[in-house]
Amino acid sequence: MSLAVVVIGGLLPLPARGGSSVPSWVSATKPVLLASDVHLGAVRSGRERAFLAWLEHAAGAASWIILNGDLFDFWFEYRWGTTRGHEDVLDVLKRVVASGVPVTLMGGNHDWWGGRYLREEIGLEFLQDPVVRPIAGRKTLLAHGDGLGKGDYRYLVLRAVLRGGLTRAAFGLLPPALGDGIARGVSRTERKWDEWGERQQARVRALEAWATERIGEDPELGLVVLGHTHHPQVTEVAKDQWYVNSGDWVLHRSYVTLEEGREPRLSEWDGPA
Ligand SMILES: [Mn+2]
Repeated sequence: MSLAVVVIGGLLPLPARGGSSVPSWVSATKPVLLASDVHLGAVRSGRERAFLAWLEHAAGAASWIILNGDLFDFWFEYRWGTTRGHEDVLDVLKRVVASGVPVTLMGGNHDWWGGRYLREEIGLEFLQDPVVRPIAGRKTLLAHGDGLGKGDYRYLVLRAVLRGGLTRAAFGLLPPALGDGIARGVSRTERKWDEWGERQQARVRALEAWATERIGEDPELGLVVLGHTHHPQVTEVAKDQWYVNSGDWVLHRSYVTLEEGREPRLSEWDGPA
């Protein structure tokens, strides 16, 4: 590499490679907006429209949009195609990315099986594991939340099977309509979510305890962001060290605003649907 390239590479923002990773020049002037657990495909069309309206809003207001898992009630990339439907949201996401606002999608327990299509066709940064990153000036631990914290042991076994290469390859050979149908039978999101149910409350407590532990071990960690509980929450665990849960779009329309030098904020989308 010539000296000129090294110098320029060090001084100038380099474009993202492959159109899917978050560029290094993400603007610090606009906030980062974050939402999770939209469960598209399992919620009524009014909720879906509200979320799309929020996405359009976010595209204008944010420097970076993070969708922290379970955007889709089910997403799989089969050998012969992807999960069917979702054209509207995929169109909007593709347009948002093309307009220069990076979008990161963390795979949740419902949509962990994304891959080439989401990355290359839509242009998302698609993550499948928790990450530690600077977000809006804070060292941040970002994870969907499934499998974290105490008490989910049965799920951990199931998850290992569902995420195993063999299971994934076998499922991937199904015709998309059949695979989607099987997954829909297993998911049952709308019937399942009762914010004040016993299991739900246990999950809220387990993830808060997990986030509190992470913050306890690392004084530099300014923020732990999770989803999965469907319970919106902002807790200052220690001085300027925050646990934030973005809630959901099944029971709420909640999202998080992260801005340099300011406290993380939770809001409820009340814009057009
Ligand atoms: Mn989840």
